[in-house]
Amino acid sequence: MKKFLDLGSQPLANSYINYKKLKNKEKKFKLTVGFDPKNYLVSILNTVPKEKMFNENYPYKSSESFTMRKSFKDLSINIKKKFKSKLILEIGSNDGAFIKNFKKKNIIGVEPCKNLAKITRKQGYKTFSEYWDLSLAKKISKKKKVDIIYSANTLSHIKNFSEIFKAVDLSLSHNGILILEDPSLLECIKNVAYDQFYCEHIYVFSTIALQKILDKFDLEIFNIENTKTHGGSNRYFIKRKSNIFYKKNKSVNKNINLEKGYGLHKFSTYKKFAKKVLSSKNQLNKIIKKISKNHKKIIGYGATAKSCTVLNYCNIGSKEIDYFYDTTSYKIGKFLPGSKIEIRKYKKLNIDEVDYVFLGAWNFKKEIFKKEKKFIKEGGKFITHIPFPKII
Ligand code: DWN
Repeated sequence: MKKFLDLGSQPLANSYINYKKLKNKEKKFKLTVGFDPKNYLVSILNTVPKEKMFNENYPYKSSESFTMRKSFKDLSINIKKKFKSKLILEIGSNDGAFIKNFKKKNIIGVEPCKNLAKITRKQGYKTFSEYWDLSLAKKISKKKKVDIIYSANTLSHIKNFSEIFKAVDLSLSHNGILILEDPSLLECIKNVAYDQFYCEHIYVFSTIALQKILDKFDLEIFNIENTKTHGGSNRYFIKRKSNIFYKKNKSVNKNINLEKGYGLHKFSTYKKFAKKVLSSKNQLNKIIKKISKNHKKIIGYGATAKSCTVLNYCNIGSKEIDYFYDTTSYKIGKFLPGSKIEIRKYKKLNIDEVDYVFLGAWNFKKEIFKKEKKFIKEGGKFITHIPFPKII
């Protein structure tokens, strides 16, 4: 693994701080990112035990944005149309944004974060509150194999993916398919979205890296959908190599060629990216300094896990950003890790209260701009660092 990026010392991205614990010392870890030239895999170099991140206090809920609810709903319509599946399993079902689009008897959720699993269980969906592994796969598929396994924004969080694919093989029916969806490395590199790297995102996958992993498990990608969610993601449709039911679609080679054309198989591409990241940090600091000098007020919008990387890497704190707005009940009243910026309950942006808004949830820019039309019309400005720091 060759290191190419150093994002400094970082707290756990989703460990929002209670007021009472604000003065306590936070645990930090070194956030560095590397590239393996043999298998093209890009990953963070120091990992944190999963139990420290994914437990009964997990704050993130997929259902919080309209964009994600719609994306899962659209996918569920397509699955019902294209595949005759009797039983679906979702690994990382979070608060049920995907599974709730199916009949309860047709879908099973797997969600190790107990607070989230509780939500879908309460709604009547069968949910296993365990980490996805061989013993769980055995338990689930004892009576009946699964026709579709879906997992969004989860594989990138699991260090030992070898166990994942063995468990998939055990539980998937002969002609069953696996659908994986994660942020695209190509979009991350193109957009200088260095905030896709934090403790939970152990990997940011490219097609060329994922195919190499799948090869070892006799699995292959037969279709790829490029989606706009989370700053540009890839939805991979995967089958057993022995399954001749599905033909390989043109999208697979198209994505591979785009990635190779951009140089995702070369270390030099990542070195260039690292230079752009440093320049992004300098530019963002310049913008914020200039605004602060003019005594204008900046707040943040969307206290994301990604914001943790940006704020801590760029040394931005409560002197620069007054507070963040967020809709997630668990985050409200707490403080962002490291930067210790307060998180307040969202209310519509008002030009009489705020001058500039840092887009923590830049991946929902379209949804947010639609919601804040009035603020924009009245001269309110946003600050984004994607693809390069600027005022909008
Ligand atoms: O992979 C992961 C992704 C899927 O979710 C996890 N490791 C953790 C989490 O990452 P994130 O926090 O960077 O995700 P989001 O989806 O960019 O977070 C959006 C945040 O912004 C949420 O806290 C909700 C909030 N929000 C808001 O307050 N108003 C979002 C929208 C759209 C809004 O209008």
